[in-house]
This record gives sequence, structure tokens and C-alpha cells, in this order.
Amino acid sequence: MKPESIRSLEDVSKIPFTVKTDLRDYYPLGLLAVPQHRLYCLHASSGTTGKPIVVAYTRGDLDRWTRLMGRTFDVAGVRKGDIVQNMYGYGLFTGGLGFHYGARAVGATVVPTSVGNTKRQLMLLKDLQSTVAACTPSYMVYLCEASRVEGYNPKRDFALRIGLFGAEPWSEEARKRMEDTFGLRAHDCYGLSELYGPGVGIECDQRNGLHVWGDEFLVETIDPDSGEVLEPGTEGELVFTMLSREAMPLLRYRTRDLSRVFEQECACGRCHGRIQRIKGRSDDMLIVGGVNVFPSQIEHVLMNVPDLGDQYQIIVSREQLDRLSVKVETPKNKVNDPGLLKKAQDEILAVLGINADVELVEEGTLPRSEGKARRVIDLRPKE
Ligand code: DLL
Repeated sequence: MKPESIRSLEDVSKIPFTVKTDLRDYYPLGLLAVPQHRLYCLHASSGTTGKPIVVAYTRGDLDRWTRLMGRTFDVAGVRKGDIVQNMYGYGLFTGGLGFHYGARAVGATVVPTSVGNTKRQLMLLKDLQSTVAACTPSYMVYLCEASRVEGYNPKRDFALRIGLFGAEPWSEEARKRMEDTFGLRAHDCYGLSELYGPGVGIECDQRNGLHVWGDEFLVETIDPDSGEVLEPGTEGELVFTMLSREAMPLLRYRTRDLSRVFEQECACGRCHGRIQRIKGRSDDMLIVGGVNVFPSQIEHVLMNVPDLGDQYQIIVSREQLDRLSVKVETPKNKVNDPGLLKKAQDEILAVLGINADVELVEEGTLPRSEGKARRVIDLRPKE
């Protein structure tokens, strides 16, 4: 392809797709479109094996991302004077800093509590009278419960009026629960690290799909099997082309997220297009408490620990928060080896960034399948 080959919007479909494995194959910075000294920041997200994928930003990219996040906050109604308790993880994950930049862009006060430490989160929500909660929806649902257990009366003690929830799928039932408990209005926020991070899509007050910033993202939907471009309105996999990104301007990036593009104008009057809330994924990626997990990553880790067999099972459950358990086979004399158990747990934590309950089971105990192995059992309620 040469730039001259693109003369109309239709020509975009001639450009080959970019996929997550391209980022892995060129790890860490092989896909840079600018000299490395122009980079101002790097973030990283789960890859499909032991290495993460790295995303890079120039100063211009950070400014643009900040602007997109500012608009995202604005659409949700966040204003100067609001106190944003940012409970997304700060660090390599794009959630923490992305929401931080957004709060700064609209002139709100940001409280960078980051994830976890629930008692302290609740105390600050009350003492600071935070008006905006930004976190994964599963954590907010957990806070509904936790706030009562800790003796708070959520509507009386807290001043939350807006929730900015994303990084994982969530249901209308979860929305109702959060809104009924805290008296806030919950907005779905969509994004992915490869496309800056959060700030790709946001629900306006109509809450009828998410507006996608059309001056930055060109959206297509494709058939995930054939790669064929679908008519707007048809459900398929979202593919994005970034229009102003400098450091890593991915073209036709396949997200693996399933949705549809709405053609009708939104009653709110904004002219940026809309996508439906994400329905699921066209690959096997799991999102456990907001953290992306590929079964292939776990396999990669387990296979690199001596004495662990190649049969394993991943079980995802939800008690209060999401839980990841891994059963893996090992020779009989190793089943009670605490060193081996710890090694497996530590390696999973190092690569995936989450604590998993590992259980060593004797060789031959996990079910064998004749076709595709059923490696993942997701017991979370489908709501
Ligand atoms: O999750 C960025 C983000 C942070 C978005 C905070 C919103 C809020 P990644 O870790 O790269 O980036 O994961 C991206 O998460 O491809 C989707 O499968 C899923 N995802 C993100 N937002 C939503 C959402 C961030 N609102 C992957 N609904 C994406 C459903 C979502 N899935």
C-alpha cells in the first residue's frame, strides 16, 4: 500500500488489518512511527503469551488523549468543582492515568486512590464527599455491598452523582444496582490500550449506545470469521483506524470486541457516531476484575514451571469480586509441594498481574477431551 492508494473512504478497506499479535511480534517498540526520543510515555496491556504489549505516546498523543478524556468527562456531565475519586489502577494500565488526565482537562479535582483498599475508598468517598466515581463496574457493584457491610448508608453518607464505568462488560442489572444504591448516574466508558486507553466511547445522557470520537477514530464493523466489512447497523467485530495518533497510528486495528454501529442521530444532538454497548468478544480473552487474561498466557506460564504438567483448567468465579483459580496437574509426589505451588502462583502474578488460587492435582485427574479442550470454566453470573 502507498498513501496514494487511499483516495476515498472505501479505499480504507484495502488496508490490511492490524492485530494484537502484530504488537507481540514487534515487541516492545517495533511498531513505532516516530523516533524513540519523541516518546513521552509508555503503557502496557496483556499480550497473549508471557510478554505484555507496549503502547507508546508522543507529547501530541498525550495531549490528544487528554482532550478526548476531557470530552468524555464532559459528555457524562463532570464539571469544575466535581471531586473525582479515581479507583482505576494507576500504572501500566491505561485506566488510572487516562481518567486522571480527563479530570484535569475539565478542571475537576482528582483523588488518585487507585484500586483496592476498600475501607479507605469508602472513608474517602464519605469524608471528601466525592461526586464522581471512576472504576470498573464489578468493583462498584462490590462497593454497593461493602458500603452496607461497613455500616454506611450510601445515599445519605455519600455525594456521588456520576459513575464512569468501563474496562469490562457490565449489564443493565448492574447499572440499576449501582444507581439504586448510590443515587448516581452510571455511564459506560469504552476503550483499549492500543487506541490510547479509555476515551474511545462514552454514553451520553440518552444512554443509548456510546459516542465514539469521530475526529480521531474511524470505525468499521467486520465479520470476525471472514474479515468482510459489514453494513453499518450489523453486528460484528469493531475495527478502528486512528486518525491523528503519532507514535503508534494503528490502521484497521481488530479489537475482537463485538458491537454494532448505529446510523441514527442521537437525540442528544452530538454528531459523533455511536456504537452499541460491547456484547462480547470474538476471541477467548477473559476479563477478570478488569484485568485482561488470555488462557494462552496462563498456559505459557505453567509450561515454563518445571514439574507442572500440560493439563490445566482455569475457573473464573465471582464471590464478591472476581476470582481466578487454576488447577494444574503434577506428578503424585509433587501434589503437596508448597514450593511448587508458590512458584506457580508467583509466576502467574508476575505475568498476569493478578493473584490466582492455584491447586495442584495429580496427573490424570483433569477431564480429557477428544475435541477442543475445555480449559476455561466461567462460573460468573450472566445477569
Ligand atoms: O480496559 C481501557 C479502559 C480503562 C477502558 C478504563 C475503560 C475504562 P485494556 O486493558 O487494553 O484497556 O482492555 C481493553 O477491555 O478490548 C474490551 O474487551 C474491554 N472493555 C473496555 N471497556 C469496556 C466496556 C482498557 N465499557 C478491552 N465494555 C477491550 C465492555 C470493555 N468491554
